[in-house]
Formats: sequence, C-alpha cells, structure tokens
Amino acid sequence: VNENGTQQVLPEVNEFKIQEYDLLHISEAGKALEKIRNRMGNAIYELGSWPMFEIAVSHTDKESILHFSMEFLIGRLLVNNMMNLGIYEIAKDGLEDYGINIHDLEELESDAGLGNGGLGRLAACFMDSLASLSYPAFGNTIRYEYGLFKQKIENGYQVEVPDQWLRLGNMWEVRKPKHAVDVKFWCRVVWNEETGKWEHVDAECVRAVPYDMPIVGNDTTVTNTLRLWHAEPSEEIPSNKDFRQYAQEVRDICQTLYPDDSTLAGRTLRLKQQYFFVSAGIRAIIKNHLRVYPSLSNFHEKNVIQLNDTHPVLAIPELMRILVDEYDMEWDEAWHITSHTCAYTNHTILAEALEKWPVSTMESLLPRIYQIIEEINRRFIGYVKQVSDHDDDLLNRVMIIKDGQVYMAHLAIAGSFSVNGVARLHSQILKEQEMKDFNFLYPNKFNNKTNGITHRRWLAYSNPELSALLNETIGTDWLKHPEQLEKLMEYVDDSIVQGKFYNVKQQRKQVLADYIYKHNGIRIDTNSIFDIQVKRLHAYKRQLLNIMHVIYLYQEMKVNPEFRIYPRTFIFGAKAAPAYYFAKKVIKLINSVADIVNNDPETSDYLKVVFIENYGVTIAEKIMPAADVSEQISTAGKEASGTGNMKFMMNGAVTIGTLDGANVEMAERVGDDNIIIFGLKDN
Ligand code: 26V
Repeated sequence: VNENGTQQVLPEVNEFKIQEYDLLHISEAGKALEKIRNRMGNAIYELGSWPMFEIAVSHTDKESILHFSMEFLIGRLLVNNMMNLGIYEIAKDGLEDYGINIHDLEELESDAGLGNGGLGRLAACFMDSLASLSYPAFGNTIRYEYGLFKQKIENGYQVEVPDQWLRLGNMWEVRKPKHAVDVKFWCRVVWNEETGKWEHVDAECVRAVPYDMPIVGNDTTVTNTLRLWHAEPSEEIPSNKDFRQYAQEVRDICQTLYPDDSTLAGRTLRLKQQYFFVSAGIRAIIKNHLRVYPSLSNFHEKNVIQLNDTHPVLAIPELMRILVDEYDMEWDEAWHITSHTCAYTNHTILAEALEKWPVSTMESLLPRIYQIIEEINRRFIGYVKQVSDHDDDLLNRVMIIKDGQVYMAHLAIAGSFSVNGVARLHSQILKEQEMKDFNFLYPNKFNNKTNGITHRRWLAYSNPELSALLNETIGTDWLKHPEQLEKLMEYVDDSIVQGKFYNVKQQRKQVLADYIYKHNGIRIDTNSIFDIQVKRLHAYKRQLLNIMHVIYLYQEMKVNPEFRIYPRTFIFGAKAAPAYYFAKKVIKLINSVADIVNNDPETSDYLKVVFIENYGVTIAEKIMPAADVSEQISTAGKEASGTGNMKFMMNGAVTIGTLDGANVEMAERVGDDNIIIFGLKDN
C-alpha cells in the first residue's frame, strides 16, 4: 500500500517465481522437491508471502531490526525451513512414497559457511529467533564466493581448501537486480559552490546487487530476509583503468571472507568489503523508509542498525554522509538520528581483534567518509574535554583518530545509543576495564545481552530422539517456550526417564561413532565417555591443556599398571586461522597423540583420541547430541561468551569449564552439582 493508501504491486512479488523455478531445477533435489511440493499443500506458499512481508511490516509500529554482520554462519536450511514451517514429516512421507530417503536429499545441500566462528553463528541464530518471535528483522552481509576454507587433515596437519559453496547454486537466494545500487571508492571530494554540496569526482563505482534469502520463522507467518550483497561492474566504467583490471578488482570484493591482511592490498580489500555492504545496505533501508514515511526525521524511531562487532561500523559515517550530503540535513539532527539508530555489540576483548585502520588507507579509499569521521572526532574531543575537565590522558586514550589510525571501537561507541557485551562477565570487563573510560563518558550506554542459541536447530531438529522424549515427558510447550524445559526437574530422579535419556544418548553416540568410523577409520566405543571440545582453535581456548591431559592419562597408564580409567574418547574439532602458527601446531599435536594412543594395544580400550575434520555447523549438529562431557576451559576472562557451551548443555552433556563467558551464568542456573568448575574464581 503506498503513501496515499492505494495498492501498488511491487516487482518482488513476481520474482518469487524465480525462486520456485530454482527449486525445481537443482538436479536430484529438484526432482524430489517437485514431488513433495504437492504434499506440502499451502505451506510452501508461506515462502511466497515473503516479499509481501516487507510491505506489511512497514505499516506496523514495530522498529525494523537491521543486523549488519560480516558473517552469517547459517549452515543448511532445507530441514530447518521445513521444520519451521511444520511440513517436515509430510515431506518425509511424501518422499518415501517415491523411494527417496529425505536424509539423502539433505546431504545435497551445501553448508553455507559465510563466517568464521561464534560471531557468525550467533547472527544466524538471531535471525532464526527474530523470525520465530515475529520481529521484522533483516540481515545484511556479503555474498562471498567462497566461505571459510574447508579444512583437510594431511599427515596430521591442517590444509586449507577453498569452500566452493556456490558450485551447485544456492537454491534459497533470489537475485534482485532492480534493487542494485552503486558504491563509490577512490574518488576526490570537491565542494561544488553552485549546488552547495560535496561531490565525488573520478569515483570508481561498483554495483552492489542484492541476493535475498528467506529466513523462515517457526509457527508464524513471518519470513524475514537475509540480504547478501554481490559486487559487479557498474555501468559507469572508470575511464582511467583497464576494464579487465577493474573487473578483477570488483570480483575480489566478494571473493573471500577476511582476505589475508598481511599486505596493504589485503587490508585495503577488507576495508573495501566493509564499506561495500554497509553502504549498499543503508541505502536500501533508507529507500524502504521513504516508501512509507515522508521524511527521514523519524528514521531512528523506525529502524535499529545492530552492528555485529566493529566490522560494519562504517555504517555510522555512511548514514551521516547520506543524511547530510544527500538529504541536506543539518549535522546535529543527522547525528541525533544516526546515534539513536546504531547499536554496537562487542564480541571480544582480544587486542588483535580490535580493529584500527590507517588514516592513509581510509583517506584514499573513502575520502568523504574519512572527512566525516574527522568531524565526528573533532566534536567528540569537544565533548570529552567538557565532561572530563580537560583530562588530557583520558582524551588521549579515547580519541577516535590517533597515531595515524582510526579506532573503530571508539567510533562505534561514540555513534551508538547502546553498547553491549555478550555475557555478564564480559560486559562487566568491558565496563570496568577495557572500556572504562567510555563508560565514564557515556554511563548509560553500556549494557549486557547474554548470548543465546536457537533451541529449534540445536535441540529440536538436530536431536529428534531427545526431542521426542521431551515431548512425551513434559509436553510440547517447550518448543515455543524453551523455559518450560525446567519442567524436566520433576523427573531428575525418575529411573524410567533416566533410562530413556540414556538410550537416547546411546543412539546419538552411535550416529557420531558411525560418522567417525566412516571419515576417520577409527572405531570408538559408544560405552566410553565422549569428552568433546569443538570450537575455533585459539591459545586462550586451551585445546593444548586438554590434549596435555590426554598425554598425562596415557603416560600414567603406561608406567603404572594400577592406573586405570573409565574408558574415554576425546574428540576434537577446530579450524585454525591459516596464518596462526601456534594453532596449527596444536592440531598437529592432537593428531600425533591420536596416532600413538589409538594404536597402542595396551591402552586403546581405555583411551581414544579423534580429530574431526572441517568442524562447522552441519557436523556440529551431529556432535552436540552425542556428547557426555562438554569442554569449556578457556582462560578466565578471555572467552566473551561461548555458545557451544549452551548447545552441549541443552543436549544433556555435563560441562567441565572455567568461570568464563556465559559459563558463569550457566553454572548459577544449574547449580554446583550439575557443572564441574575449575580454575580462577575471581577476576
Ligand atoms: C576478529 C578477526 C580478527 C582478524 C581476522 C578475522 C577476524 C574475524 C573475526 C573477529 C572477531 C571474532 C569475534 C568472535 O567471533 N567472538 C566470539 O563471539 C561469540 C558470539 O558472541 C562469543 O560467544 C565468543 O565467546 C567470541 O569469541
């Protein structure tokens, strides 16, 4: 419905047909889907209502949530979407009639690994929850040609192979060329006296074309959008460059996630990526806003831009630029709108992850953006002097631009109405230590939002056996209201329920054991304790401590015949950053220990070590349900939250952990008897 109340048919509605077409044309999956479509009845047309939803929400009073993130680790969507639509069983039966096993179909989908680790998976969980809770929420990111590398283990060493996730196409995406916008780089900024505006001269334009993926909510008609921006040559070809070189540079923007930053070219490319998707994303939001409201003066009342760490923080100067340069707004009003629209989430206090950009790079790649950051910095300095009584030390610590660099976290805090950490301890460390000065300057900005996970993907769908047991024991309300899982407390001493839980665990351990036998050729005993640590490899996460414990157990057994343990299978899964020498050595160590321990007939009935290759979302769905022990042993104070800890616990594993990240709050909730805590107690 447009401004004057008449109906307007928008082109997106027709574009859904493209999606149907794609669904039908991905070889085997296509044939199978054609057959299940009839069985799905109207349900699939829920997807059809997706573009309409954009229009529908614009007339509600809810704020739209725009989640800007360099990463979305969404994994596979087929089962998740069918489950969320409530059509999984019907599809499964329908396929069976045609002799197709639904699990074979599931395996055809590639794992969309558009992310690195926790931050990316959190973004994906949030998208699922927001849709399921009927919030209008839109994700913005880059359509990377290759996801995070695929990990192969050769002679115990990690080898990185490109992740060609788009090789067979992405059946969920819909290209929306009509919504494409040009993003400008490398220009000169010139003041035009006649128009009274800043102009970009000799800019290199890149076309940003959106590819939209539906995010289907559970038990709701809401289907949100995850928008992946793709870089293509603009119609305005730069005159000062060979076209082939220009086209290659454009392709580079979407080629990989976090390009190598050891060279200036690599670092510039990262900055280019950040501005590329942020600029395109904001332009789209503004356009949507102006389809409904006459001006941008209420923009901050209708939109929240959530900045997932500092990677998308250029959203702040970009929104300022658009408001001031393109919509002729006064600086103060533009700043009010921007700093009441943006909110920043911090995901780590590790120094190496706190982004800084050299002024020289920013100034040449994004001159107008740099000018705006300078102005933000100038006014920020004025504010700091005013509230801190000219405390020069404080000013030096907090400045946005200093030592020839732009401090992105400082810019994020100055330009956001909310700054949150991801677990209580982490938020407290931000407030009282890492960002203490900023908390002094802006006492009301800092807050905590402890992470969470979608219990649909991580319990209901990935562990159907446990899910069925829960349904028969406490009813099905927990699916909509996960806090109802507390009802299980009544059954903790019920030996029948305990027995059934044991059986479920055994079944799930068998599934993982079969996978391990198939992929690693190692037979593991499902009666042994499955003791699992899966997460990115990092010194602070202490996989090294875990493998040292294994070495200790092995050596004790070898020298001391009296020393016997309950049979234990230690399972690891972790990708190391390609240039992270220490992390790669730990992977090699784990595999070397596995070689010795698994092949020693004296100990192999008691101890096994397995390294699962290529840890990611899809394999995690097999691992979480199978764990007896969940290893969450980071150096206290370093793990911002952790979310694997929650996935394991929800599937009934016992946590052994340090008082770090969300472990602290989990320990409080389950009580000392239900978690094993060791290490530093007070920070
Ligand atoms: C930093 C860098 C540094 C340079 C190379 C590429 C790169 C990519 C990402 C990052 C930031 C990583 C931050 C992150 O993933 N933090 C994790 O966020 C989870 C969700 O909040 C949280 O549970 C984990 O504890 C935290 O480590």
